[in-house]
Amino acid sequence: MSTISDLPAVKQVSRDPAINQMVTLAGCENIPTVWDRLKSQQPQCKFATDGVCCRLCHMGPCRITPKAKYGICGADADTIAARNLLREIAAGSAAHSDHGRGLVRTLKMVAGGHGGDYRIADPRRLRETALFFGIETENRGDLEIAGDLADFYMRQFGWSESPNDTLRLAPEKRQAVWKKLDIEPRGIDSSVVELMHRTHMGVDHDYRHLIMAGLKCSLADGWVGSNIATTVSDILFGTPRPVRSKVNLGVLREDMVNVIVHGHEPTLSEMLAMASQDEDLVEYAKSKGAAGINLAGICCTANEVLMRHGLPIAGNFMQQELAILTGAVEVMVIDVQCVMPSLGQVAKCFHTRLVSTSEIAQTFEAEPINYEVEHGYEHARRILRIAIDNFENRDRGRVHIPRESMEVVAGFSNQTIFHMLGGRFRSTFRPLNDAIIDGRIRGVAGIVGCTNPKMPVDSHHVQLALELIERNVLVLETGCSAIACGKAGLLVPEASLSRAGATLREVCEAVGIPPILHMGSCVDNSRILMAATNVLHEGGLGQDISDLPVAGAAPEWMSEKAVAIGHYFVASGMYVVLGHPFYVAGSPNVNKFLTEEVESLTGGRFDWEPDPAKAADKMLAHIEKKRDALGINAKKERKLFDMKERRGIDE
Ligand code: NFS
Ligand code: SF4
Repeated sequence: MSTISDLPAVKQVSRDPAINQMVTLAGCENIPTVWDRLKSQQPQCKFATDGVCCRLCHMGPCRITPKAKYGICGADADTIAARNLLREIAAGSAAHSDHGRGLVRTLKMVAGGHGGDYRIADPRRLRETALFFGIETENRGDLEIAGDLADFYMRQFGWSESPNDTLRLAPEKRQAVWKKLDIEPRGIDSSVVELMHRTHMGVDHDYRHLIMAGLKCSLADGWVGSNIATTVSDILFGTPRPVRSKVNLGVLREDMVNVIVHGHEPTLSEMLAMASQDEDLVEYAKSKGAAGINLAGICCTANEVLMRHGLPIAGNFMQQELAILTGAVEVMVIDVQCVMPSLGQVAKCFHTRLVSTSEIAQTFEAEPINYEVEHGYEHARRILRIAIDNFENRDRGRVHIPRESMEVVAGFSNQTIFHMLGGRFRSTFRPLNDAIIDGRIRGVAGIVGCTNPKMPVDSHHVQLALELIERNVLVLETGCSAIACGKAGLLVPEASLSRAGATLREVCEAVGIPPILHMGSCVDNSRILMAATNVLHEGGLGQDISDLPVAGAAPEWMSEKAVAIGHYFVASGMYVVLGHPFYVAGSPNVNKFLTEEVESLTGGRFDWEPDPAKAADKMLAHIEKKRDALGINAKKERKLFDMKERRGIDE
């Protein structure tokens, strides 16, 4: 085997040497990757980029030009751009929420005794959640409560006359804003259907009216579908706690059977995690000449199993093809979302077998295993056997595993943050609120979302996070952004604290947290909404999310899910900076509504900023504006010497 680090990295597509080396190798081997296909797609269609092409009916397709200001039906650029945007929100919300529904079905099966090897891993989280939603918990067993909670959650998907029940998780003032604007979603499914209906030819044409409907649907994603996915995952698989692991392609092992889980649903990967420890399977692997079974993740499945089991992460979205290119992957297990259809073509060049496990997702060259909850463990064992049997087919001369692998600490659920901030004796967000009030922490930023071949991969995530912690802003991360920062070494407290501003560092050291907290997968952006809510409940920082000195960013986003996420943050009152705009440039009105006017309605708005340093400036300016409005900047000097206020930190 040659070590990939010995190869020159000719192609520079990322700040990550492991990516550059593997892309160079792909070039030498003539195996096309996402970067080659990006090149072959140039120039990309300007009408689509501007959001002014419409193919919603068969009088069209139509596109808006200086000469043709209207589509055949009379739709203008504003209507067309807004309708296209809404369809993205609908798709993104559907993806997160369908994932949530799958978990609720599993919870229901466990409650009914048909859950195979699945268990209620966190009964406390189950009981707290049930209690919050008015489900009787006293003198009842976990399974009985779980059954009721599953039924309750299932009801949140369909139509109801009243606003969705889970919106009650939000701060009261925020709920009132939604009511006033008439954007309280009903069921998740009905919200998605409503968007599809409104954007059908000849229905809703007023771009403002359309975008408000988009915000409504996005709330059914963030506060409902994604929240359900996160909560049920915690109940079934355990609420994450701080855990150490490693990230980047270097986690793949030359001497072991490598199995990669890629996609989003954590259900099967939980069983794979368990089965990979099975002694008889480990023995079987040894009988084939391997030292054992190495399970690693890509994309959000990776984040799920990292957060709960400390399993290593092989990479983020941009590394899925590159993982196979190492020549060391026996099986890649794929389910839904962010799985490139190209994987089959790359896998064909190696011994790697693709196994698809979702009944709704087929990829070329992938062998389907229709995964059933009841037989989850058996399916997991079967997949691992396929991998072990495939180990001998590995062409050792073509194995190139990059050296890069970095330590990370992940697992910062709200429950963990409560616990760590509160210290040994109580659970509270108080020390965080106090540090924000007295200015040692200026505010909190969420950096989330994908990586994208259109920009230097990972670079903007890393630079933005560094700019913010240097300026004493606490950073919350999820999704591929968290993986990018992990690879850069920013998720180990020892390394990241030395890069943080002095006062942020002081607070983090006192409570024992890094300045960048990995909060999980993309559905776990619901944890960021709940963190904001917890800060408000703690008191002293206003009444509504729009009062808080917080901001969000997705510097390298690419998916429709990211479009939905951006909208639910804005609908929840946050300022959100995206590294590149939605497809709306062809409609100055839609653009203006999203980046300016909407603020007077929801208190949040979008901004587009490709330069991470400038994005940090903008986020900080917003944070300081909110601090001024709260009056906490004026109080800063006094607070610094107020020992009573500081006691929360000193404990
Ligand atoms: Ni999020 Fe997760 Fe990554 Fe983007 Fe895809 S994996 S759900 S969509 S690419 S962050
Ligand atoms: Fe053209 Fe209108 Fe049909 Fe769209 S809906 S394709 S703008 S005629």
